[in-house]
Amino acid sequence: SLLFSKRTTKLKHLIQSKELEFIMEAHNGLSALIVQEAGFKGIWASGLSMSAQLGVRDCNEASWTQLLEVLEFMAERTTIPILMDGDTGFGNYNNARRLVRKLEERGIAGVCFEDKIFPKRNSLGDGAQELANIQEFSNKIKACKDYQRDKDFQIVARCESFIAGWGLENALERCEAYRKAGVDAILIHSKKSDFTEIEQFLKAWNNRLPVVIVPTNYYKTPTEEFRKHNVSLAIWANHNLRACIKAMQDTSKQIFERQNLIGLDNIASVKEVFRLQNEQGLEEDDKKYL
Ligand code: SPV
Ligand code: MG
Repeated sequence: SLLFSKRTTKLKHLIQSKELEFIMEAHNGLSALIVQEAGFKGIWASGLSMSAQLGVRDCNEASWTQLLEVLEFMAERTTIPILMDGDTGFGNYNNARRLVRKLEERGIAGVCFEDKIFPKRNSLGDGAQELANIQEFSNKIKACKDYQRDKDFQIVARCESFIAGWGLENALERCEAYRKAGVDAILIHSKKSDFTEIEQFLKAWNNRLPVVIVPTNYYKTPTEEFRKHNVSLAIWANHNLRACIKAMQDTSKQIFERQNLIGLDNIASVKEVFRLQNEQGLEEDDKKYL
């Protein structure tokens, strides 16, 4: 059964299932485990969140090998599939396919590449966005699909036409080219606060391949709308990062101001920290091996 399948196969089923599925952002081993314990069937290794937790910008300031180390911890503490935000692939087709190989070696189930220029910029910012050449990006996808060893490893092509201000026709032309290049799914992104762009795309796209969305800015759209328009996978892309930023700011401020720890109630117990680290597992092994 699917319960015992490889993570790549699990991610493939999430993407291909007729149901609307959800994956949740994580950015290190701890948050990945928390996402799994909450009941999610998959994890979004967000580029924004992984870079932010390192304290750097989301424009490829963290190298791809530094991100691999983060991903390795995330994979170690979980059994559900992880979809890595692979940005533009950190170079040309050859850099992108080497990343695919290293992700496969570390148990990551898939990667999403976006059709922009290295170094990329976060899609929700105000700056201008430059798109990759369609042919070049399609060939990058094809090279990665040709290179992967596990046939179920998932490659998602992320189209940034709306983000860059190019509109529906450009989005459709690009996604059709990526489909022909052999990609497993399309991620169509929008930074509008309503669902209109995505809805137009979904109607015109007409289920040619599964579609992934990231409803960060249009979060007010009822989830039922996503279902109605046959969205395959919705990504809650950065909400654990934002939750812990707020919690850490409040906690640091309170302790700084009060110079004591009294009345601090919005924090986990040390016992809970130990549980998440699986201290008990080591204690049991100590009895066996020490
Ligand atoms: C991310 O989570 O890093 C994403 C989604 O790529 S967005 O921040 O909307 O670009
Ligand atoms: Mg990103």
